Amino acid sequence: MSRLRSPESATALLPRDTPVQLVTAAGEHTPDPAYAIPTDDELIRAYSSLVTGRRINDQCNALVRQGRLAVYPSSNGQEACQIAAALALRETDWLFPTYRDSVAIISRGVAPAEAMVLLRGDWHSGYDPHEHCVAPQATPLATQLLHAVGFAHAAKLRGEDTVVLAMCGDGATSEGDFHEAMNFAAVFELPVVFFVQNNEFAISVPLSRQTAAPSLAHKAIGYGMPGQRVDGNDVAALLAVLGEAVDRARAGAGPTLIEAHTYRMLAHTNADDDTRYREHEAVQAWTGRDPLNRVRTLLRDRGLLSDEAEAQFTEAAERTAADLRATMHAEPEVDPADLFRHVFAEQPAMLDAQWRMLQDEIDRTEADA
Ligand SMILES: Cc1ncc(C[n+]2csc(CCOP(=O)(O)OP(=O)(O)O)c2C)c(N)n1
Ligand SMILES: [Mg+2]
Repeated sequence: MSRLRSPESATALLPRDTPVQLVTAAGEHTPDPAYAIPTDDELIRAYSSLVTGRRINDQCNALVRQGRLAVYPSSNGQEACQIAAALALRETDWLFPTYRDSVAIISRGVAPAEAMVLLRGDWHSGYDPHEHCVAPQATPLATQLLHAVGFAHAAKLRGEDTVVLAMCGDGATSEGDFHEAMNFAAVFELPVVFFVQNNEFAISVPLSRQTAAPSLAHKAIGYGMPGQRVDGNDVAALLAVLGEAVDRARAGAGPTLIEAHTYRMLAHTNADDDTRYREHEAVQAWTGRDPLNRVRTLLRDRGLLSDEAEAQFTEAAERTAADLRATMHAEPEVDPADLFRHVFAEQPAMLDAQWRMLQDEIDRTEADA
């Protein structure tokens, strides 16, 4: 039987010409015939999470400068994507994040200090993936997409009601792994939502050097799955578009590719100097599209956000930041043997020799002290 789609249904897989938006940059609701705006309660919850998310980003950037984090790939400006990814899922669904998705992970319930273990350089993952249904953050680009698809395949074979949301950046869409994951998920109609945060840069490489496609969401049709574009700084639109894709996956209708149009407001990481490849004015232009301001304006105009509620959200965010600071400023108890544990089931001679060398050095340092 041919799986080729008729021209009409093929067209239905194409994304919009312009990203879906429900709240303008000025904070006004712009109704969309296909996507309802989330409820007031959902928007208030999203806003409070955005306030905490921004505070976590700012705190982590400061912790890098204080030498407490080795590196922090910040999601400043991308918080709406982070929060919507976490809120679109049920507790039993799974999130497959990248190095930039710490705020999404924390919004899923992972303790901030546990989320920072990788970026401090202590362990590959500071949290138990099963506790919050969050895979370890992946640094090798797009590898997590294949893990996500394999995970979804297993869940489907077991008859589990699990939706998997797999995150990646615009640059990661050029990886072979992206292609393999998309193709496999579509052919086997897996319950996966591919969520691309297009922040316009892969370190210094701009989107124009990354792809010649009309948009990243247009890639979906080539695999036979629907693609959609959404304003990545509009948490209302993100919740609606991601929510629909999650429902579709849960109903057994297969994967969706969603491209969120957003912007990386800071350098790639603290190890990058973005003034060498982009103009200050281009970055400034995006401050007017800040994801927090627009939902705040909407909620204030609707009389849904009192001064007291705002103060509470700020206070909760400050507590989270203070807890994170306290844990990160405490000197970690480091056991040098951890460097060698869990590397091989049976330690080879080369590592034995390295361990003896290290032990010798520790003994000498302690003797000198
Ligand atoms: C397979 C692989 N190649 C190269 C790198 C180096 N690298 C780390 S981040 C990055 C840019 C990725 O850009 P994008 O996918 O747009 O994500 P963003 O950092 O913008 O969130 C690159 C090339 C890597 N981590 N993995
Ligand atoms: Mg990018």
